[in-house]
Amino acid sequence: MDGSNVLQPGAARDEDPVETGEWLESLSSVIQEAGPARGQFLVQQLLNALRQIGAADSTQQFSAYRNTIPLERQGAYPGDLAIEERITSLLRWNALAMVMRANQAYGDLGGHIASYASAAEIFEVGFNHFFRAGGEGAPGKGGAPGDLVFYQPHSAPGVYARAFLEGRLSEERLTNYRQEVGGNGLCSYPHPWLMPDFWQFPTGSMGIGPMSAAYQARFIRYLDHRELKPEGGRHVWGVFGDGEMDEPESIGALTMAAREKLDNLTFIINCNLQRLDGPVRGNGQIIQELESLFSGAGWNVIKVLWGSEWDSLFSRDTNHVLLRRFAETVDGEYQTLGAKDGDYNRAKFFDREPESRALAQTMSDAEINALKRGGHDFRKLYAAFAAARAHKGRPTVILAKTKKGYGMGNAGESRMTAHQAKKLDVEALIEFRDRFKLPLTNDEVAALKFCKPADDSAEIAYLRARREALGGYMPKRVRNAPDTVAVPPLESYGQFALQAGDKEMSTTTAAVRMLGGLLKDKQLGPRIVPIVADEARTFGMANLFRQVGIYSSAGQLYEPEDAGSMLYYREARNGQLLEEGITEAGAISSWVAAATSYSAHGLAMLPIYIYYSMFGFQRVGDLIWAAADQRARGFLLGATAGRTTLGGEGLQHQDGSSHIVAATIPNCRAYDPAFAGELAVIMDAGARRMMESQCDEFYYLTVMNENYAQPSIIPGTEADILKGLYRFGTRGAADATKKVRLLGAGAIFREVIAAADILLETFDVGSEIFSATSFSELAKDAADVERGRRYGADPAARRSHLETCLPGSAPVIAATDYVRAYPQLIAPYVESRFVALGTDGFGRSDTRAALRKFFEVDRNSIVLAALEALVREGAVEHGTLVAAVRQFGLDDQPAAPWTV
Ligand SMILES: Cc1ncc(C[n+]2csc(CCOP(=O)(O)OP(=O)(O)O)c2C)c(N)n1
Repeated sequence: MDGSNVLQPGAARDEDPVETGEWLESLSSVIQEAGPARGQFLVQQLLNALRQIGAADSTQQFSAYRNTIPLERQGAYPGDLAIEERITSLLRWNALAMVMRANQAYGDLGGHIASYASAAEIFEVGFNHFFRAGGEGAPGKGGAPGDLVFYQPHSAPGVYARAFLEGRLSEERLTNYRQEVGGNGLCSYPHPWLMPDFWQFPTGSMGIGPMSAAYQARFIRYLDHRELKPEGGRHVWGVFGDGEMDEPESIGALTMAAREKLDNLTFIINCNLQRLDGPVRGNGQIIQELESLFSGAGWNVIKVLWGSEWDSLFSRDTNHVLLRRFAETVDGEYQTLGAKDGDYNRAKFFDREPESRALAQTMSDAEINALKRGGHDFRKLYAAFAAARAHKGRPTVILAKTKKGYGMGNAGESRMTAHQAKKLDVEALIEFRDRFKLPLTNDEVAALKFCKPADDSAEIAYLRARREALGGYMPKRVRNAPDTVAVPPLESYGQFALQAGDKEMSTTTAAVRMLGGLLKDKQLGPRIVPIVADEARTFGMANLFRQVGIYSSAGQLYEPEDAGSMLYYREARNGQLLEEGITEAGAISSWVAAATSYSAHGLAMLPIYIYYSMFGFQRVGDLIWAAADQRARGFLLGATAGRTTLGGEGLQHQDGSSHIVAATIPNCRAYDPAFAGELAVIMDAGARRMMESQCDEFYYLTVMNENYAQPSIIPGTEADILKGLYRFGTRGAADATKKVRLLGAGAIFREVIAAADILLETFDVGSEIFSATSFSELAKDAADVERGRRYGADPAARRSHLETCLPGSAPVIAATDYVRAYPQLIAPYVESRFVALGTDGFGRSDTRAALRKFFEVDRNSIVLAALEALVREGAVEHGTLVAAVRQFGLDDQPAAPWTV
């Protein structure tokens, strides 16, 4: 060893190389005699001593720019290298041909070549040696548990290419890459919704994969610790991009994974040093940055930087000149070196220093050109994967240095534009063919012929045998859990809500009480996963701490401060409640893991995540979109919902839009119930559809913290509650000449009822009052009916629920605690004049009454809206409206809330 600093340029110079040499020599001999662990121990002691005297420098959290696993510890390669290389070449070609053919034929379908080209060896080491599939049948039904693999999304063409060789995808489907409309196509990225038997995890939105993978690994532990499903050695592998690691979600769960000691989790980061536009860290070194990030978070880090061709160079480099040169080279330069040939690399890399020049002197330019990066070397990768799987007590990240567009030659290899490259000219294709020794004629190359060896060829036999040894083909998704779970009768846990008899409570309290009841059910209870992000006390759930315990893999290592109280903070290894701390992204990722457990683990679970509604669709909307793609089943409870019920919390807490976003998600059923009884009916039906009928849908229910009298459910309204609208009552005579229909939802429904009373008593206007539990469900149904008629259906054959409830010309006034766009979802389907009142604008703190007046969703505003609609009809004098404005003291009306 030598004392020169090999880590970073500009580091302190060695003032006493002789002394340094002595220290390093001692370390070397200790390692030789007592092994690396003893060496690490001694260095750790020295570091501790430095820290104790306050002289430690904590800035350098990375090691030299070389492979973490030295050649001596690499071990033998268990596979047939030659055949694996041939298979990889075929995969590279077919992936490339698939993207090019789609673009040649259809012009603008997109697709990526360069990312898979850089990741092919990583995937192949995984597929041939590590990724274990679930056994025959669904997991849980005799089938052995399988590993979970998250694939870098734009490497999908390579995964399809493999499934083609395996005989799982036909040539026709490859030809239909990215043409999914009409069926039989292949989707751009992993989408369980669109390829439900193939892809398990949607990763197309960068950052979601890494975070989901970490929470999946934790959920495997949770199931194991709760004795619901043994971990069984299953592993979570995630292949991600180095650019992708810039996403906050990518790194958002790193400390959780380390804290939870998730040694069942491995990230493989494909460090091709590039993202879409250019280098990830042109002026720095992304690999070193990631090493310090991951090791700082507590991960085991394995760097795979240099291929076997470098081994002899390193053995001759006794003074570590190469490490110094590596440290001095920034990623922008590595990219240029990667794009150029051996001649250039000699001049710009080796010849920079006499010592490195001497090292490369005996090598030809071709040999320099053939020096590979570690991420393209099966042997180096295998050693890293094996070490990752064997590592205990911490998750592992493998930082694999690769070249973007590997093999694409001048058309793409390490080129700035590689990511967007969708085609190669014939000359480049022929070069590609020659480089990878593909059995194709020039004409076949030009025609982009897919290349598949015969079924009895050595390649196909090898590939099949490897997958057989690992339990079967992957990726593979299971559609349903083998067993359904019975939901107890609603009366057994929701009677208090159905027959509330005007008892005062909030809908949040009702939801939590029903949850408590469900948890006691012998069948469904254990399958429920209550989830909070540090708001259990806010929602009155502290009783669950005691009832089911808070999940903690470590149990409880301390006596809680409140140990003597009834509701003490009880953490337990078999605890059921997931208390995620202040991470809505983490909590929703846990929810997704539980909500898709029916497929990933063959065990249907029912997660119920309750949170501040404002920090749901708005804050983690993309994760919810991915959950929808992943066919999640579960409840999301948006609590403290609406813009005016949260009173004093103000602008950033008050949600007026979540129902709009929820309405855009096809398999999300969203409700804004006003009363506990309505909520009970919806929860019961939802639980049955998800757990008993295994429908791939999830429920978003908004619940409020406002206490008010809860009426008993009106018999016979259950079906209409689920459809989104039911008649709650009437005011005045049925044949009144002045008549309106008043619709209200959630927190504002009581204002609607009060408005109906004022209208009758003061203005002699009759009304029908409807509770609108879901404008989005109503709109979906009405749109469907309208579409049917557009295709010629008989209008008498099927009426929408809206047509049934709201026939004729009486004006409809709808008011909610959400922006007007929410009730307006139904406007096109209502025959009569439709007026929407809502809470557009910024929330603010004040009393509920003041806020409702401010946003013009209070009873008086509803009355004015009804009168104005009747003035238009000619049923009410304009003077009556003006008088009402004066009577309510609203004649000096300030600017509309949405304009300020
Ligand atoms: C949230 C999100 N933002 C942007 C994109 C578009 N996008 C797709 S791939 C890509 C570059 C990925 O770079 P990297 O992670 O380094 O992977 P590489 O392709 O280089 O292997 C981008 C920006 C996306 N898919 N998701």
